[in-house]
Amino acid sequence: MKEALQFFETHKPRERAALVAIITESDEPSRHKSREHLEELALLADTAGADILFRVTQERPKPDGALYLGKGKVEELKMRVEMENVGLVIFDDELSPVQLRNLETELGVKILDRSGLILDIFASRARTREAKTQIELAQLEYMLPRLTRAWTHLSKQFGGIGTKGPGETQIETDRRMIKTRIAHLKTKLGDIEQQQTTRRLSRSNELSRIALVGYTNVGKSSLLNVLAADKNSEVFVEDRLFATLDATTRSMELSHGRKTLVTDTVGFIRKLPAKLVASFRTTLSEVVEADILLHVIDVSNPQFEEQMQVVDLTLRELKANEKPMIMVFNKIDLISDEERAGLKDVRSRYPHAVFISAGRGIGINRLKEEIERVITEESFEITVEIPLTHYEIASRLHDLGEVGERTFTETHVRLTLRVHSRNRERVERLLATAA
Ligand SMILES: Nc1nc2c(ncn2[C@@H]2O[C@H](COP(=O)(O)OP(=O)(O)OP(=O)(O)O)[C@@H](O)[C@H]2O)c(=O)[nH]1
Ligand SMILES: [Mg+2]
Repeated sequence: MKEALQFFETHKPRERAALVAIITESDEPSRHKSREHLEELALLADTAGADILFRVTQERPKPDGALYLGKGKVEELKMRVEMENVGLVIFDDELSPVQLRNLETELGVKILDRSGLILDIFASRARTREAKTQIELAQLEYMLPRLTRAWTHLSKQFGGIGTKGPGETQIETDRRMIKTRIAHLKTKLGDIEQQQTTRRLSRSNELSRIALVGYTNVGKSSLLNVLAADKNSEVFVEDRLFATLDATTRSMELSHGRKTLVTDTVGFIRKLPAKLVASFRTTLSEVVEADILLHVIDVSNPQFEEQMQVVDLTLRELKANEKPMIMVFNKIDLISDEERAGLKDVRSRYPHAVFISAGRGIGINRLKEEIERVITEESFEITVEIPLTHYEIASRLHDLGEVGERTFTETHVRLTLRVHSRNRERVERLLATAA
């Protein structure tokens, strides 16, 4: 088990690698799509520290249960692996434990599937205690079934009938260890989550909390840097996948001295391992608890429509798909006039969409206006009169919304208050105590 973990943890001189994918449909659009998916896998592999020497694809309706590819194709792959001295083969799908073991035996080199590769990248990029805990949990849960079957296989070979082979004893020890560790990590994450909930509660008077969501590398962090500029600490921006793994929250100024909180967080990708989404719940809770989502899209990417669908799907998994959402089409500086004209369709589907360039600072004011419009929709303004004998209510209202004007009479204080809809009931209950 140590060895397996080490592959994830240590980074390592660049690895000589090959990519493998199957193409399920033979028409040209599907083939084109497959090529672009493979391009993305190459980008992921590059981020993880691998040099791609060649790519292998095979057309077949579905993966082979035992070897993922057909027998002949695996032999061809083996030859090229030896010829080009490749030490790692990466598959564009999640391999079953059986496929993984068989391929390892057949090819005699390290095998990584798409999930393993993404986990590997996350592991090497995690910096905070929270991110490290989450990724370790995802890795162990991913490894557990794979470890079991591989070892069971060994124990069948080496263990006598009715007795436990050395392999089986080993696997039981390892499994117990992993399970204990998983339980420990879950408790630790529970504690971290608790602390965060407390922190969030203490700022419930915020008018609206906004979260940036989107596919990886679309410019979410760049947008946070322009929306909530802070000269002392720029958020990390890089032309690589998964530059951001932690949630960063900043205060953003709107008009009339109003403020709101904006959170930047981890990006999504197609076929994101389910275990990873589940264990990143703490980081992604910023998305789940936000009042408004800014869905950032990279219009310069030919795959942007598919990426939008992936984001929608992931949001649905997180049960955050019903929130008010502003569509933000980024990187418009990179597209030609002709391509821009082609966006008509998108404009008619999303009439409130905003087109920007976070990199060049284009369209930012327009975006801020749209944010204010949605915030206003999500909140309401009331004027209340509170007897001075109940003045403590006035100070508690400060915790639930934004107090504007305040005038005193001899017996009363009159307040105008803007409250987010989520706090409506609490305000009503509080006011009832003064009636
Ligand atoms: N040309 C251009 N490049 C941009 C724009 N916005 C961001 N970029 C570039 O796109 C790359 C990714 O930007 P990030 O802000 O790191 O993207 P992200 O969505 O936070 O990415 P992850 O955190 O990796 O998911 C960087 O190289 C940015 O400089 C833009 O409006 N125009
Ligand atoms: Mg980022």
